[in-house]
Amino acid sequence: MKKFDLVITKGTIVTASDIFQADLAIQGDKIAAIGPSLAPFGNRLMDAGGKYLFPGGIDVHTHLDMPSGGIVTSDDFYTGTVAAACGGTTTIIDFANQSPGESLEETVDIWHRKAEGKAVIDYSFHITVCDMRDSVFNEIPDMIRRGYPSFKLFTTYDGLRVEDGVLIRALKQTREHGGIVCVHAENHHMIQYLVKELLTEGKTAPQYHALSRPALAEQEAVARVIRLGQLVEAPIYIVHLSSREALGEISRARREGLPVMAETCPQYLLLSDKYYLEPDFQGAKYVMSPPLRPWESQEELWKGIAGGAIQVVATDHCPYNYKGQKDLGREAFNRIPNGSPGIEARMSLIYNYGINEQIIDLCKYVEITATNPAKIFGLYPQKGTLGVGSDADIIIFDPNLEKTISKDLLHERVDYTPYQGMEVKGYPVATIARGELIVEEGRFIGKQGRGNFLRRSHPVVL
Ligand code: DUC
Ligand code: ZN
Ligand code: ZN
Repeated sequence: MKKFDLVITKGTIVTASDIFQADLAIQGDKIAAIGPSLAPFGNRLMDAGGKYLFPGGIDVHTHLDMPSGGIVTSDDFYTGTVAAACGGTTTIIDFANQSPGESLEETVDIWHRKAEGKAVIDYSFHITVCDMRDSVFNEIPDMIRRGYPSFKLFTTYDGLRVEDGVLIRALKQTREHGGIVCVHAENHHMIQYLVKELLTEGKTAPQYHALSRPALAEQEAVARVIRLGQLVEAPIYIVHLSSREALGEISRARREGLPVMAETCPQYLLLSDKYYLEPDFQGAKYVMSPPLRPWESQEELWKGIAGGAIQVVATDHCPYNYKGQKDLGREAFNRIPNGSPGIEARMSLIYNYGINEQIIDLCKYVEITATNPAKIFGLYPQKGTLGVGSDADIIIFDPNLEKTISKDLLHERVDYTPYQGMEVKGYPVATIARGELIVEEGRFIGKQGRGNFLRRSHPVVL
């Protein structure tokens, strides 16, 4: 009998539905067998020593090599995916952002050129649409067929936002062709009004960023977008949900049976708006949109995850250096580039604060970090689970390994981490991507450019 390329022995296998002790065999880039006593059938053996085997993390919200307002996010597809891999993530979906005047075809071509030859893990693209002229609208069916079934639309930001009428048409067009619309939902006019008021009063420091984008603005836009979706019976995926107020709208819609899903991020689960008060303009490190919220929201978001109203924890990794980039907003909070890094620490942070704090169980952990992202965005069961025939994307995770998160620990190419000093228990010790060991003991040992583009199929509503 032909032997398996690699057998991982003595692991505790965790999927979204099961936890059991077994060996796991890999042939080529796929999982070939899972069962007891597979060691005699392996060409190579790797002893997991009782540690967990989780499906590789899937981060469906990243911004690598993204130009915006004259600057570019500091991680490219090499440095960003190395960091992801070191943190236990084996697949990302990045946002390919349309520039005005571009066709969607041109947009994805640009993003393919950024990723090809650089990405070290598998990747795919959502398409952010800001210019929905008729020819672009008519491209949507073809883009869905070609493996880009998800589109992001903004309700805020001059130059990016679309009107409700555009949203309605896009929701209908996307639904009819088996795709999904992801929405950045904040009320533009509330924000515009508040920014003007605050700046007029001379309130320019980072803390006013949070006041300029209150939870009310998120709640209103989330509620409105849900109802626009209801009108045309389209599914909705709300990105980076930050507040308990907006979560209330998601929960209500789901109780009504509407196909509404939501993603939150570690920053909204672990950090509060108090961080904006750090002295010497350090608060700029946390300037992101939506902003960090008071502690009560964190508690509610965790409950939303545990109860199923929130299906995904992604990162919105949008790294800008403090020096030279965040700096640009010293004179006014609305000029601070919006975004924070987080691609590397997600798997450990969510384990530590979710599992160790006993808010969620192991199956839920796998569900929100890998299985649900794969299902919602058309990658399941190739990705997002440990099953025979799935890609061998696996992390060996030591639940007892203690680390202190710091800029020096992480591989992200950015001069700070918002999680500096946080102590975690539970960290990946090996990352296997399509059957290849690419991270060992925190060291990336894979090859630049080994990541493949993933054509995705139709999204599933959870
Ligand atoms: N939205 C994102 O999804 N990322 C960065 C900034 C923003 O507004
Ligand atoms: Zn956004
Ligand atoms: Zn984002």
